[in-house]
Amino acid sequence: IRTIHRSDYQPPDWLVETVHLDFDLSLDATTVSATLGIRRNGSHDRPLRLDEDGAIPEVIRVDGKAVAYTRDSGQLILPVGSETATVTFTTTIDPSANTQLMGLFASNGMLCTQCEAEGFRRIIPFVDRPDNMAVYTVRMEADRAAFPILLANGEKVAEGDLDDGRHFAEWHDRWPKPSYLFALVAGQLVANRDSFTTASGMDVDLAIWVRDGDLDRTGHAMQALKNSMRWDEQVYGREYDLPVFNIVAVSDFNMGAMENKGLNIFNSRYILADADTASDLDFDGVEGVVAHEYFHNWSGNRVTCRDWFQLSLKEGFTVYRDQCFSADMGSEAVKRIEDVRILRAAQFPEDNGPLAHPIRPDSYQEISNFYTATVYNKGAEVIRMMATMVGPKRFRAGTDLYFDRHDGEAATCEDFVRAIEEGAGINLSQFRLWYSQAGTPHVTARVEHDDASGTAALHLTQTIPATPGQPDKQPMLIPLRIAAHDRAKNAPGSEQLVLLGEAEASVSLGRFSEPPVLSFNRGFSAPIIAEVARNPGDLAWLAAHDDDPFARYEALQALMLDTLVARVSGGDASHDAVVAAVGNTLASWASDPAFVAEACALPSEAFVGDQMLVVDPDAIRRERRALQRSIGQTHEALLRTIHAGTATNATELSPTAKGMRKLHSLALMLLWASDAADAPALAFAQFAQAGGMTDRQAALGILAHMDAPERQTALDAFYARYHDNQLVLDKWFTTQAFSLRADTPEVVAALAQHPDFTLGNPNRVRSLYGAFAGNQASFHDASGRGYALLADLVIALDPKNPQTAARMIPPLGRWKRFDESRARLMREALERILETPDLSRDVTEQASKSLA
Ligand code: BAL
Ligand code: ZN
Repeated sequence: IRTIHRSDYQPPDWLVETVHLDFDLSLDATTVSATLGIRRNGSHDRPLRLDEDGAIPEVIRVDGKAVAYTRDSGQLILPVGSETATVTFTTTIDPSANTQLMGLFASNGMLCTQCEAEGFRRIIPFVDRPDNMAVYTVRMEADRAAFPILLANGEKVAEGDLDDGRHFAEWHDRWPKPSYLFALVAGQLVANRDSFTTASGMDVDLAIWVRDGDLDRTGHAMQALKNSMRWDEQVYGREYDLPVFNIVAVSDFNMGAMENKGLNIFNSRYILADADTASDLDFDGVEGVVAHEYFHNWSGNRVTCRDWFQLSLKEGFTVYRDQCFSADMGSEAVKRIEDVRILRAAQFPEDNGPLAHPIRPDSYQEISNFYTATVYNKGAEVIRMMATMVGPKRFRAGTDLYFDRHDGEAATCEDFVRAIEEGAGINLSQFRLWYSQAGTPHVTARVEHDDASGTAALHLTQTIPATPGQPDKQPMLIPLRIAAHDRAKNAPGSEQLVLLGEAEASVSLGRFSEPPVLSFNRGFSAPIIAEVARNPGDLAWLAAHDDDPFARYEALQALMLDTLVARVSGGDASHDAVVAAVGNTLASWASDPAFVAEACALPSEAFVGDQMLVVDPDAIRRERRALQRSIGQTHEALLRTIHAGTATNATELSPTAKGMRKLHSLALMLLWASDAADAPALAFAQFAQAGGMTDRQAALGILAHMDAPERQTALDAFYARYHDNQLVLDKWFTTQAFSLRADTPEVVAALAQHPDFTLGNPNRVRSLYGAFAGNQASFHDASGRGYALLADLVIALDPKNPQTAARMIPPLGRWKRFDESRARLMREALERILETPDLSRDVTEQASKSLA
């Protein structure tokens, strides 16, 4: 398998500048007639090379004359004598057989495309790389009854009836674009239509296309779209640039969604939402992903990527943009806490394992494997750090320069950094290391107080662990928002931004009568692991008094983590400090329910494991449950008051109402953990009487941990009510895969045989196996059963859908963090995957790197 290196980048020898595609559409035999206007790029005599993946024309003509072509490792090679030429050919493809869901595929009787990163070449041979930008005209012809709606990028320029019940539509996209943004949809669809007027007065027709019956679940997505369009005008000065914007929801989709120019295609889980079927998390997911794809219109489409190594140029920036949007639409503090939780759950383990890579990778075998939490979420943190260092106004000047300078271009991460440097007026020479060095920096912080003079100083060190291919690291530029609080005066200290650029540095904190309490990395200003020596008293004080909400959250989490890690490691650390601090925070439940719910939730089992050299999943589960029990028992009366007092509004989507619901179910969770005799009845009542999916799903999730008979009754009732709704049925699978019960591996194995389980739908695969792999103690069952289940899945799924199969491998790659017996079993699972004949490039790369 070939490894592609960033350093080998060469511009394409030939550019395709215009594309005319004529589709004769059907589910199992679609023909595509292509006319490509090509131009020699530079002065050379090299042939035209077209990337291909299975769609091979019988004849290729250059300026009307059939030419003999050769094939070489995924490319067709054609001699072309002139400077410009017209290349024509026809391919035939079978969308119904396309289980990879890349290129043109069928989903529930409709046809749609996914071309990022390298799917377009499965439709026609092409210069299928993002630095080839072309103007597309697309004509589609199909049976009108089977495919009444025909959509492509840009605007519809012609349509009409044909003989034999057939019809056609022609679309033209005036904006040159790379092939990965090509899209086409054909099917029986209905639209939620709306409109938007841009700041400069252009009317845009908006439509969200779904299957009949799903229409009344598109309102939230439409509102999110309009909010995003306005927000990008107000915050970045970026307007939409076509008179139409279409979104289509499909149920079989590898990704969350895709930002094709003028025709976004979505996994239906990020479009469809109503109170009966979607939880608050789902509603937030819809809002965030609709915004993310919309924002790509500028950060991704108008300015695209030169090559796939630059993926974080569009993804990191766009994630940062959607994070800020969601913060503005809801609660900034809660959004930051959620984003950091995701970063720590998904990215930190990646950065600390065999698949670690910089946000701008240096090499890959299969680019699909690099749509990672590192490229996306750490990429967003890197953008956020730049914004933090220069402030909003200067950051905007930088992004204005970036968009203006590179509009219509395929740019690099370096182009972005240079634009911020010049536009915002900051030197980012050292900061660039965030693009090239993998691994999460560890920063230690120690406060030194001189009793005699009263001066306090902060001593900092940074180290960046070795990662694959990068044994030695240079110190990075790390922006740390800090404050030193005077506990004696009960007063928050003023915040300062420390730019740590050395391996070691000291900062003066000022004068204090006694050692100040350090509030460190406030707002999680840098994506680091902070090692701060603090006593439980200081943490409890910070949890109660810090003026930065993230720091308050972090202090309580740190207190919980310290206690759990000490006990898992065999110590007998008391629960008392945590129990008291949680009680103190719970007391303000009525005034700030959303924050209280975030702060009082215990760190996940996996995050506790991440603090340990060798993860002991069973001890972590035991100790976490024990701490929950202590909290639940001590505060039982208050938790009952909270549970009753938060049952207010089941469906309103304000931050307060969402916070109330989160707290409602947190209280139920802690009451269950307290072993209260009535917990099953309480949970079942919440489940049965729930006015919306948030309360219902959360109650079901808690019931799923129980042995009580209410458990099965609730699971059966949920199935009976929702088995026709695929997105809700996913929750039924996930809930059981997340169960803390000892029999979860057996339950997952049985669910894999359930008639509603299918390898054909990526959401369903993730709902069962993705959830299970995230259930630490169950997946890491000492028997190795969990590892075998995952390996079986990867082996069965790879021939159908290598992209989704490869995404299931990383949990097995964490073997170095587990005891010898588990490590051996995990390696055996990886080896068994690698011994499978005809493995895809996707799975081969992930499994072999995971073993290294
Ligand atoms: N570009 C792939 C899907 C997304 O990140 O929006
Ligand atoms: Zn994206």
